[in-house]
Amino acid sequence: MSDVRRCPDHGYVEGIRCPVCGTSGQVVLDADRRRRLSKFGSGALRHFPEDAGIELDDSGWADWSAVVEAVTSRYDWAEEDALAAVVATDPKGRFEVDDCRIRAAYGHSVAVDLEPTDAAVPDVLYHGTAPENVESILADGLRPMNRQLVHLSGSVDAARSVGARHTSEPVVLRVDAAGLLESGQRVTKRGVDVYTTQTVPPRFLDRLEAGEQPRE
Ligand code: HQG
Repeated sequence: MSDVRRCPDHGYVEGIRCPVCGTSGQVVLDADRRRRLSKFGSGALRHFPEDAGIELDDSGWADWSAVVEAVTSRYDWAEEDALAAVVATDPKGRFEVDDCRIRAAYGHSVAVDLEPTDAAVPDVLYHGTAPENVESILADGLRPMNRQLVHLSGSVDAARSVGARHTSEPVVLRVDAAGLLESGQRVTKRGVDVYTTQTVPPRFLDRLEAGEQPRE
């Protein structure tokens, strides 16, 4: 994650210059604080709203002002601006903002029910995991484990990065998303490149071998 700056004409931008006009702008948040704020914000909205002093409705929404309060009381260097910068520039679309509300787009362990979106779902999706999980996943299917839903990726590279959070040698599984949908299961796009579903039974899974190119 890089610094976030404010371009006077184009708002919050990542990196050293505005990609639209080239202005260097003013730094709103450095990379380290950005990472910390993002982790705390998504943690609060996904896993520990109560500890953070915020309340989620059934669809996962919290009052923007309550989250600002939670963030600014935790970090004395943070202001509303900093949270807005994190949300506006999140590379994975982790946050959704609507009016005066904010929610996590995916990743919840607390019980929430996000309405489906009509974004298209590719026929093939991917899931990155640690080698030691593969046998059990291929036998029992993908399960949500500590979260409410299973999370899938739109590309092999994205799946590999997800798996790399758990292991240095991630394994990528190919998911027959078309088959999953045909079987009547809901698959929903969330954020930039994440797809959520209840479970993935083994018949819709196979292992992508190292060096194998994904099928079109
Ligand atoms: C594994 C992050 C054994 C599963 C990421 C995974 C993602 C099984 C782990 C999002 C299993 C759960 C979610 C089975 C599933 N037997 N292991 N039957 N079924 N597993 O962290 O998908 O950056 O809860 O393979 O990038 O890794 O935070 O899920 O390894 O998008 O925005 O159980 O969270 O997003 O791990 O990650 P996790 P995940 P952010």
